[in-house]
Amino acid sequence: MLCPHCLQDSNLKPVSDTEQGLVLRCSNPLCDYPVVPLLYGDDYGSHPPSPFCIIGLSGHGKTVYIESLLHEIQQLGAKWTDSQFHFTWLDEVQMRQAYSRLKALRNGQLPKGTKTVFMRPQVLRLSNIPCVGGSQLVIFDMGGEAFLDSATLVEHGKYLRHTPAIVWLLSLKKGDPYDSPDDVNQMMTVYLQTMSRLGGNTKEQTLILVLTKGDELLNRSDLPESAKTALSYPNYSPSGQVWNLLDQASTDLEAWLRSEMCGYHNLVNLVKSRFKNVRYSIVSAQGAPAAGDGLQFGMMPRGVLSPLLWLWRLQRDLVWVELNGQKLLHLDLAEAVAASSGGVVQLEEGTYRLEKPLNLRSPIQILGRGNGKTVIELQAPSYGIGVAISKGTALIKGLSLRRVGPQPGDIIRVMQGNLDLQDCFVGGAITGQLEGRSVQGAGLLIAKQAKSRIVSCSFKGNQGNGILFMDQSSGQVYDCTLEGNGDAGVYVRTEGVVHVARAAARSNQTGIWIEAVGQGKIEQCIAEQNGSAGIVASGTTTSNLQIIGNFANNNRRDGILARASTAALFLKNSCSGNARNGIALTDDSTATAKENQVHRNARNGIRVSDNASPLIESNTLEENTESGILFEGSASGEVRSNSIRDNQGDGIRLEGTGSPRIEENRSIGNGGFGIAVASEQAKVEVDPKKNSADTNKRGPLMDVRSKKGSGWWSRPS
Ligand SMILES: Nc1nc2c(ncn2[C@@H]2O[C@H](COP(=O)(O)OP(=O)(O)OP(=O)(O)O)[C@@H](O)[C@H]2O)c(=O)[nH]1
Ligand SMILES: [Mg+2]
Ligand SMILES: [Zn+2]
Repeated sequence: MLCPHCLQDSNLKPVSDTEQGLVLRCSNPLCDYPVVPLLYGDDYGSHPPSPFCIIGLSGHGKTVYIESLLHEIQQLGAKWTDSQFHFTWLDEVQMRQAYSRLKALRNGQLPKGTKTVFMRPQVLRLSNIPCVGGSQLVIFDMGGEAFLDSATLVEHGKYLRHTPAIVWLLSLKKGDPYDSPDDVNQMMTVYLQTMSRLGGNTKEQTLILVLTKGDELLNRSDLPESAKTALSYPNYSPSGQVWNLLDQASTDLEAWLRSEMCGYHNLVNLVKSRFKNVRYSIVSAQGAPAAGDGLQFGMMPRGVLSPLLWLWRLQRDLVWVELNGQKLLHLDLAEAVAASSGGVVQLEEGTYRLEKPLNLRSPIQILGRGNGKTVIELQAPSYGIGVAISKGTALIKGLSLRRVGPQPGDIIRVMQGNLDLQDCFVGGAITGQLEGRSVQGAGLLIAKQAKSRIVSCSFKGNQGNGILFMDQSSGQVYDCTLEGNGDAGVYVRTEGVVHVARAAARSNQTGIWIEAVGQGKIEQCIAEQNGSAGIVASGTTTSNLQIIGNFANNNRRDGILARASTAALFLKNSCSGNARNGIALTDDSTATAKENQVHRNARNGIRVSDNASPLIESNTLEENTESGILFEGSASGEVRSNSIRDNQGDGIRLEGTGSPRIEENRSIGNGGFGIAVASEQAKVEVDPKKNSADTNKRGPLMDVRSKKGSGWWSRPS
């Protein structure tokens, strides 16, 4: 818990106090008022403290503002009836003092100037604020004189250092003490110096710069229209329409202060560079100028809740929903999404945490401020975000989606409808067992007949696949990065149509794995440094699967692997530096490998094994450590018009029992033979005249069967 008196995270323990009975005691030895009423800890989770210091030059309206705020809060129960708003003082003594001050104020009596001496904060406990819930306001009021020199401020301002928010009240009323931009610049300089002397960091503080005595500013013709509207706006409920106005007024007031007419450009630029965030608002605590020492009509506060609304908005994970041009606020994301089907949910910068899965059941747009800026942390087991839309599309854009906590689960599951995913980070999915069922741990899982279009996203560190297409799902994956996933970067096992272009699949178990697909195209991707193969075509994929123009380099096993009975087409790919073969064609594969560039792999350029029977045509196989093309097992097929050169072993080597057709190849400059039949069981028939095999180190041809006298193989080299 945060001690409301010293603003330190402290373990507030209930103890028995001789005078006050049961209280909470702060464990910080430097705490000035270590005793906190028990009530403070009640429902602490739903009543988080919002500490703020009210600062400002002497006479700028701090004390009157606090009083008017208390006055306003007293009225809220009658205004916010739907939510059943209520409030209480944390401390009885403070309450009595406050009531007597308020009574005086209502009778028109103004408070005296605040002494520089630091006072105990006032803690006000608010419950059932519409959309916001509970909040304990911890309000520090300091005398304005302290802001004139940093020595005084250091003495009293240790609280400044720890406060997450500053509400700076600034009066622009001519004739007030300290009414020039110079005074204000000086004060800010003192504040910044004090903070650095105290070892504080203003970059962690929110600044709400509030123009006071708004009633006096109304007659200035240059005061922005939005500021005037804000002063007369009747409903400051966080569940209402006031937010657009607050935004507008903040922007306009900033511009106004910066204008030549106003002359506060230095202040505006200074605070912008020094604080975490700055917002502007305008208030009138009294509602009208005072007459002499008193108020003619009592208090008529205007806009005094605006600083509080900004505090809540900047300190909480609030969610904005923009629907039909209106901006509405919600306390949590799930509630916002449920309330905004068909609309746009606009998230702020910051981290949102979802304990339950977020289910999208109708078209919606969820927009973050950018990958890395808006983060959603997902905790729910099984899946974090579920999309099942009977008609239409959900768009998720500009977000980081991360799983946190120990529960196994995917990040996103799309079961029905379309998901459009743009500029997102998706990571941290966890593989495991839940109630006897295994959880994939995929970043994005698309199943049944769902569709997904995934553009410029990165899928990193998922324990399962980065992207998984299954059942009859379809989709496009464009310009995505898939990195460090425990299974494949992209795994496809669907009857649908899948197009993957310009993906970079790095350091996954496998780069891209196509187990089944109705129609598939993988093009211009980079698959590198994966733990096993770069790109795999498997299952019963047909020539409807085309793998074109990809780079499969430096993988720990094969660059490209065709397995099971795939008949995929591999065209114009480049495979180099792989720890095994550039291209491996295995099992019963009848794949076609055409016009590929296969260089410097640690084993063979192309290895054909088992029962594979591929077409290998017009490939360039160079400088591989073993053979250019190796046949093993009963593999056969056709090897035509390849350029095979400078491999350390043979150009083409036949070890198995298969009988591939080998025609019109150019096998030159290899370390072994141009063509070598290395197995006595080989049934291969090669007409050497149909290939050229000059300038190989050991000779053009070798046939171990030649001693059995099979004709033209036995020519000397
Ligand atoms: N017209 C107008 N005058 C205001 C308003 N709020 C405060 N004032 C006047 O400003 C003067 C100073 O207000 P205080 O609240 O005592 O100022 P302070 O910032 O607490 O000053 P110190 O305690 O000396 O630091 C009083 O005379 C108020 O009548 C307002 O909303 N409108
Ligand atoms: Mg005061
Ligand atoms: Zn304390």
